[in-house]
Amino acid sequence: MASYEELQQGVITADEGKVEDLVRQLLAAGNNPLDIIARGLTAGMAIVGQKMKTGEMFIPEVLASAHVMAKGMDILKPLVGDKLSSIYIGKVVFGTVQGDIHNIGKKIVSMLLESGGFVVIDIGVDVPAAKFIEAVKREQPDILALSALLTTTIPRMKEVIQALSSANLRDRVRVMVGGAPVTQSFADSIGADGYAPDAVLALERAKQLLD
Ligand code: B12
Repeated sequence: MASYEELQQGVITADEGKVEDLVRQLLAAGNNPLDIIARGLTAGMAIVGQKMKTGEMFIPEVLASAHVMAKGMDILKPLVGDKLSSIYIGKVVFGTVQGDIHNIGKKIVSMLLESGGFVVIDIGVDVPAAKFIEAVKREQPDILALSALLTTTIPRMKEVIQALSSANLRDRVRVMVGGAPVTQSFADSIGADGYAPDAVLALERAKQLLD
């Protein structure tokens, strides 16, 4: 019987065939796609992060794990959509801030937002403040979502919020922030409207922001 531990190992060893097989087996055994993401794929990636920190894994291996995780996500994405409502709720412009190229968390949060009824315009990674402003003007979203995974790049979030104020757009959009080093108190300190530690709570928070 396939287990979440095996799936984590598949992510850590970047074994694409094994990960795809295990995801399908876990689904066939009746596991919830969101659990497969959280307890299998994301949990595996968290171990990859620890191994990166201790020098047991290096960037090319981490990238291979990230690629394999994305393959697993591809199988689950359509199923997560089916599980949740698909009524249009609002529009989100989403990007990872300048200097930061981490995009896996952004993709997972986007997926949950989409499955919960949001249209998500993903403007990519390493996005400078000016590009966020252009996108807000062009797309007129309800929510601007910012992701950052590095302690050195979370200050860029404050710059984006300041740039919105300078462009007289701050009261036109709600700003939601997240990423591993982001906390509620950091979000409050930069004047963000919302924060969530994971994708499921991000969807809840996004809905609350539109209430
Ligand atoms: C994969 C990875 C990479 C990949 C990224 C591939 C990709 N396409 O994204 C690569 C190899 C490129 C990489 C590079 C680097 N990385 Co890196 N990376 C990671 C790793 C292992 C996993 C991140 C991840 O994808 N997690 C899985 C996702 C699902 O989780 P998540 O991103 O946290 O997202 C969740 C929540 O945070 C939240 N969320 C995320 N965004 C948002 C946004 C909103 C609005 C909301 C509400 C919620 C939300 O919801 C998500 C889903 O639950 C982490 C370790 C870790 N455990 O975090 C290190 C880590 C983030 N990296 C780190 C470092 C140091 C680097 C490098 C500087 C390494 C180097 N020496 O070159 C470079 C920097 C590159 C750059 N300029 O951005 C450090 C950061 C340390 C720090 N405190 O700043 C970490 C913590 C590793 C470590 N322990 O040292 N990395």
